[in-house]
Amino acid sequence: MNDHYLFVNKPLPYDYNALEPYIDTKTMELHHDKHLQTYVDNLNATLKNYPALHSWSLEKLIINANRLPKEIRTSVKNNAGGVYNHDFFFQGMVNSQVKEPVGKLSTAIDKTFGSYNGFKTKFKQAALSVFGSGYSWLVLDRLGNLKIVTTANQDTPITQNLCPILTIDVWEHAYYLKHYNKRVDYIDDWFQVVNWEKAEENYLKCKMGTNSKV
Ligand code: MN3
Repeated sequence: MNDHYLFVNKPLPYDYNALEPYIDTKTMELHHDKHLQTYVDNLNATLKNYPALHSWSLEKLIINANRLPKEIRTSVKNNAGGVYNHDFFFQGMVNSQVKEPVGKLSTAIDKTFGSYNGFKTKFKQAALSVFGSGYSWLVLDRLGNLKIVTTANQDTPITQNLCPILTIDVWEHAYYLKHYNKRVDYIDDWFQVVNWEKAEENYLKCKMGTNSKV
């Protein structure tokens, strides 16, 4: 992806059908090619007449949204957030035999939540608690503590100085075709395709404080 305007919708790092039977092909096609594409297009359209912002990274736009010209503030917040969150969500899944946390993140999860199962229970509760549209996240706070947080709509944890490690999109478009209204079944299936290697990579970057590209 360009790290600034013109933003592009980079291809998924796997085939559309790679996450079957847990996340279906049609959902992945629509989610990436239509939903995410719309956020990319709207973000570019919003920034088009603001050349001073064309060198700004996605993270910089999100974190400094309140300093932007008032007339584009909401649009940048929603659409840059939509691009950032979807990219993070898609990168965080994989077709792999690795079904549990690995490395230093695994140790930190055990220490914080008692066990992987303890983490799963809490993360699932959080993902179910999102009213309407949003995301549930595993993040690292400034003090180096793992936390589970939720965000509404296309809000992101990076505006709260939290470093993201893992996320699940719980907007209905993420699961409705296969799981209908049963978000709980979707969350269980999502746990089967979590990219724990990527989560470990994110965790190590967060620990070093180098995850921010601002
Ligand atoms: Mn989505």
